[in-house]
Parts: sequence; structure tokens; C-alpha cells
Amino acid sequence: MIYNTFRSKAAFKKAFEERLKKTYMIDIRHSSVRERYNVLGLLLKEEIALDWIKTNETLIALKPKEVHYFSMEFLMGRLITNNLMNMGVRDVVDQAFADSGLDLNEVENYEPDPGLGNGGLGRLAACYLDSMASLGIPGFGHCIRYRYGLFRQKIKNGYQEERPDNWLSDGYVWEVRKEEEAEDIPYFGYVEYNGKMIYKPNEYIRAVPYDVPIVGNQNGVVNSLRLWNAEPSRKYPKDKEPFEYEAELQRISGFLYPDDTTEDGKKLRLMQQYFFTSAGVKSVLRQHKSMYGTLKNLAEKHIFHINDTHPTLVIPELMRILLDEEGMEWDEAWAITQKATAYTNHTILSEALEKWPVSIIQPMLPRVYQLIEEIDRRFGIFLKDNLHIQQNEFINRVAIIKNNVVRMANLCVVSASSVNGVAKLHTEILKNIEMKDFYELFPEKFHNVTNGITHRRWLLHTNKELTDILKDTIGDDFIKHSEKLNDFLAFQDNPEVQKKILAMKRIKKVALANRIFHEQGLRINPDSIFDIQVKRLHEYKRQLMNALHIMYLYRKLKTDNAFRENYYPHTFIFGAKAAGAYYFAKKVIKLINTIAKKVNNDPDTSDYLKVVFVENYNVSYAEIIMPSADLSEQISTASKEASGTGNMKFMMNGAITIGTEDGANVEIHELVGDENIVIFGLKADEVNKITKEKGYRPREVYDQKLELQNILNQLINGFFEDVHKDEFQEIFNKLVYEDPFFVLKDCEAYKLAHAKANEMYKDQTGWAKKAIINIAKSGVFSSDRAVMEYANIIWHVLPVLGEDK
Ligand code: NBG
Repeated sequence: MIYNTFRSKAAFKKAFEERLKKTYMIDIRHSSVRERYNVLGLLLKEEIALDWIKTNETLIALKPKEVHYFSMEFLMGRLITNNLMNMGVRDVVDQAFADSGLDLNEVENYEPDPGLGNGGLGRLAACYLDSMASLGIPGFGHCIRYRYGLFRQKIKNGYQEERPDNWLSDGYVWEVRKEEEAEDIPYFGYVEYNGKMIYKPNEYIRAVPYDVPIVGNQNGVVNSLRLWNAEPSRKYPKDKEPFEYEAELQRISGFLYPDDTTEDGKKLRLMQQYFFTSAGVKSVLRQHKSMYGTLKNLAEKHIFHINDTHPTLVIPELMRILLDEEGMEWDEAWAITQKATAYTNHTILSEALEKWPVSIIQPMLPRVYQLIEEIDRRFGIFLKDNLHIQQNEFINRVAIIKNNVVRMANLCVVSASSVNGVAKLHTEILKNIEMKDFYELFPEKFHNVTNGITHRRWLLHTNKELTDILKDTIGDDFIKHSEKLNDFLAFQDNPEVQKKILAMKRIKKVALANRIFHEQGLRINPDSIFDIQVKRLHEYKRQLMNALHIMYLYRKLKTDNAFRENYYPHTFIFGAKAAGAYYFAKKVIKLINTIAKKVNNDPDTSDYLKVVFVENYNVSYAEIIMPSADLSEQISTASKEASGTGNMKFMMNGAITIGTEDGANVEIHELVGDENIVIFGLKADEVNKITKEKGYRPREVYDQKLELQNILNQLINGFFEDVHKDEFQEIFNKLVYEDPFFVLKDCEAYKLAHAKANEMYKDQTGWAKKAIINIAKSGVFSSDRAVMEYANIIWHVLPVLGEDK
């Protein structure tokens, strides 16, 4: 498609200059970056608007089935470059800017990075939106318009400090407020029986949607992400102080994941969950009704995807509307609700499987709670009818409500038509261990869809150099069909291509080194191995094992000449945010920074070893980090990482994985073979066995392995002069006396894996070959593949939109 404003360099320049004048009364030479950004955004949005309208018209004409992806998080990253590229106009703008002496990068970097997510789960949702639009699948996101996203991280004296992320302070150029489509969301009150159930809420909160366009890749498709904002309802609550009501509103769309360790935090979280699920469901049903005049065919036209348990209330909310407002009988409403919902599980960590105390949910959502009770009661009858013997324990395990808590995952599995895990291993663990009982009951519901990442953002946009090498060697089919990356295998032994890959890596390493110097004043050597672990800070991800290994290296480098001579210089790079209330994780950040300070300032080792903790790791930072890695650290305790997606981004950019057989690492391993990955450590079934047998005594490892003992002692013996001797006592104690994630048990294997990687890297040709194989095999990890699997196996939707259809 041709976008009028962007049809030529001259046309764009003219429009841009005129708009700058009319909007800001300023000429281009004197304009600020903010003004340029806003005007460019507006011009793009105007063209997007036309495609948006066209997409809607197609939806009205074709009436296809639509996906509604409900997620508490969407970690979108910046949209400007995405939109420029997906619209195919980036070159025009770039050249026009260059002619006028302006820097497009600077303007792109002005965009705030909306941090509406914590990590992998939120980023996955963003990748899936990109793929749905690019494939022509009608797919819409639903979330909350959090005024503050995930905190901005500051490192002060080695400690993490959290600062509010006020991403909306200067407005958000992409969003469109849809006042007319606001919904009132009911809370509290009671249910009256008057021939039928009538819910009498005590208060309403108005949900106003802000739509953000999701632009498909050069296909004219524009889907949307609907962010719901909390505002006062016209039906003002009678018995509430205005300030109290106002404060409640502010909090609902105030923060992403507020502290839920307190009773108050829990309530707020539940209010948020109902807020956006109810608003989303109502808006879809309203549109459906106006199009078809009935909700009887709802499940033929819509699928509501429940991304982890946070949006589970989609289920009782659908039931409520179908029963109470549509007057359907239970069986009919239930059949529709089941067919129209699907659930993805993203973790087996039990603390993340949500459980709501009845004492919170019942008063807040009395009718919804009644319906959950009824679903549970009927499920109980189903069990009694279907289990041959009375199996009380089984029934207790699968019940939705037990001991006065509502188990949201159980509600999802009982109700939804599909349950899926996010990598093969993870799905097997769900089927055979975590959700074994349910798998026995409903084997047909269980599916696997291994996660994916959009190669448009994580290859085309972040790594132009690699994209050019690929275009020169295999043509540009891979842009639309990521599986074509496989053709690159043919170049694994080609010396020219190998050289180009190494040169590409170096450019990307220099770019990261510059950013780190610019931000933190630390110089790192782009000719050292960049060994990178970036992800949320969590014990199971074992950043701590990485840190202990660096302590080991430091000691060796200082004391063992032969070792030093054999050692290829390394730069260890970490990026991670720890949840504000996660004390232990914050200690690990302090430890990494303490090690960094000591190691980086030691002239004996500084040519060999550098450690960097990058501040405020987020999507935009990841765009620079992913392409620059030689080694990708994916070292979680086997069985604990559901999939991982950083592992895929690194691989696609030519890094070699050093990792455990966990999550999607298993599939990376299968694809590239033993030669092109460094696998170590306990396997998932070993971890499960040891856990079950309760036979692990980390203290014994400490007593027996003297080398490791020395390192651990350094945590508490004053080795780090800059901190109090007790600073890391808790880390020491946890490792030596509990070690729930088997750090000590895997330490030795990890050390050997690193030694192997060190040797591998010395053979640069061999390394380049491995990188090529990793890149070539990464095509299956495109989110296009993942989304097509969802479309075929779970959603039953077709890619009907787009100019090429
Ligand atoms: C995370 C898992 C990751 C996985 C992402 C996306 C949660 C609850 N889970 O392993 O820890 O890659 O989800 O599926 O954030």
C-alpha cells in the first residue's frame, strides 16, 4: 500500500515541516526532539487510521472469528520503529531526516518504553499481537492502562532502588480514547432473588478504552490493543467519600502489580483483574450483539484467551452475562463459555498460581463468586458420576474452591476448552506432574505451543547487519517466512560468510560497549567474550550461580598463571530487575555489583575479567543487548523455567547457549545438536526425584568441595572490603543450608561447561559456524509459527485480513 504522506522523500518533508509549524509554531531547524517525535508520530497515526478503518470494514464484511487476548501485561517496547518498519516507510523518513540534518534514531529513542509488564509473559503477549497483525489474524489485546508501568531501576551503591515509571507524563501519541465505548464495572453489593438472580452492586467504576493500533507487516492490517482506564462512573456510589472513591480509581489503573503481600494489595489486584476482564468481555459482547442480534453464536465468532490465571474472571463474567442478562439456561451458557475460552499456563512455581480467599472475592464480586461456586458444585457432581470409586483425595485436589480459597488455575482447566504449556518440557510437566489429575480427566484439552518471538523486532529491527548478511546469502523470503532462515545452513562452512558473522558481532558488541560507557562510565573490551544473562531476577533463574562462578574465576585468575594464560578474556553482563519486595533477589543484585566493583578495579585481572550490571534493563535495552552476545546464559534449575524467550532472541542473533535442559532450551538443543550448544547440569526428572526424596544436603557439598567452600566463605569473611561482613550472610546461609534451586549441586558442571565454551571460542571459525547454525535453526522460534499453531489447534481462526489475502 502507498501511504500518501510517505509516498516520497519530498512529500514527507513537506508534510513534516508544515505540521511542525502548525502544531508547534516552529520551523524544522529550531524544533526539539520532542516536537519532531510528536509530529512524526501524528503523521504516522493518520495513515494508520486509514488502514484501521479499512480493517474494521473488512471485519464487518467478512465476519470472521476473532481472538481476544486477555493479559494483565503487554510489554510493548517502543512502537515508533515497529510502525515505521511495518509500514515500510522507515527509509523514506530516514533519508528525509538526513537531508534536513536530523537524526531519526534520536527521535525514535525519545519514545518512552511503556513498561506494562514484568518480563517474558508480557513480552510474549506483545510478540503475539505483532504476529497476529502481520499474519492477518483478527486479534485484539485487552489490558489496563497503568499510569505507572514497572518501576524504573536505579542502582545506588550497588543496591537496587525503584523509581516510578511515569511513562504517560507527556501523553502517548499512539493511543485513541474511545469515550463512547466506555463500560461501567460493578463491584460489591449483594444478590437478590426475585424469580431470578438480580445483582445489586454497591458501586460502579467506569472503564474507558484507549486503543493502541497494532500495525501488521506491510499488509495494511491494523489490529488493536485496548487499554482500559478507570474513571468515575456517572452512577456515583452513595455511601462512599468522594476522596475514597477517587483514590480507588487512581489505584485501579495506577500501577502494574502493586504489592500483593498485604490484604489491601490483594484486594486491589483482584479489583484490577475484574476491571479489565469485565470491561473487555462486555465490549466484545456488545459489538457481537449489535452485529448478530444474538449471543448464541458467540463461540463461533470469538475466542477469549486467558494469559496465565490473571484474567480468569473472563469465565464467570461470560456466564453472568449469558445467564443474567441474556436469560440463557445454564447448559447453553456453559457450552458457549467453555468453547469460547482457552487458557495458557506460564509457570509451575506454586506461588504464581493464584488463589483468592473467599473472604476477599465474595464481598467484592458477589454474583461472580456465586457462579464460581455453582461451576464448582456441578464439577463435583461430574466427578462423582465419572469416578468409579470414591476418591476423596482426588476430588479435593481438583476442586475449584477448597479451604476457603478459590484456585484460579483449577477454574480455568475445568472451564476452558484448551489448556496449554509454553514449551514441550513444560507441557509434559503439566500433564504428568502439576496437572496430572486434570490430564486424567480431560486429556483432550491439553496442548503444547512452544513460545516464539517476533523476528521482525528481534532480528530485522535490532540487527540490520545480520539482516543484510541474510538477504545477501538467502534472499529475503525469510522476512515473511521465518522458516526460510534454514537456508542459511548452507553457508555454515563458507569462510566469507563466517567472517561477516564475526564482523557483525563485533559491531554489535561495540554498540553495547558504547552504551555502557555512556551510561555507566565503564569501559569494556569488545574483543572479549560477551557472556550475558538478562532476565528478571529470581532464585530459580540462578543469577547467583553465575555470580559464584565469576568469584571462582577471579580467584583462579589471581592465583593460577597457567589458568590465566589459557583464559579468553570475558565480560560478564547482567541485566535484571528484582520485585520491590523480593529481599533475597535484591541481595543478589548487591552481590553482583559488589563483585563487579572488586573485579573491575583489580589491575591483576582487569584484562581478563569485567563484570557489568546494566541499569534498568527493559525492552529497548534488550534490543541492543540481544545482538551483542557471544554466550547466552540460560541456567535455570531444570523444570522451573516454563520456556524462556530471551534464549530464542539470543539464538536468532547468533549467540551460543550455555544452559540447562530446561524450558525451550531443550528444543534449541534438539535443533542445533550437541556441537552447537553447551548443555550442563541436572535434568528435570533428576530435580524432581531429588526434591521428592528430600535427600539433598547442600551442607555436604560445602564440606566436601573445598574450592567451592573457599568461594562461599568469601561471602562472609570480609573478602569484600566495601561491605559489612554480614551483608551476604543470608545468601551464604540459604545456599549452604537450603539451596532450594540446586546451585551448589550444579556448580561443578557449570564450571566445566564454561571451560568448554572458553575452548570453543578460541576457534573463531568454528565459533562462527556454530553461530550460523544457531541463526539458521532459529526460524521455528518466530512467534508467527507459534501464533499459527494457536490459530489452528486452539483458537480455530483463520488469517483472513490483509492486502495479499
Ligand atoms: C513466564 C515464564 C517464562 C516464559 C514466559 C512466557 C511468568 C508467569 N511466566 O519461562 O517464567 O517464557 O512466562 O511464556 O511470567
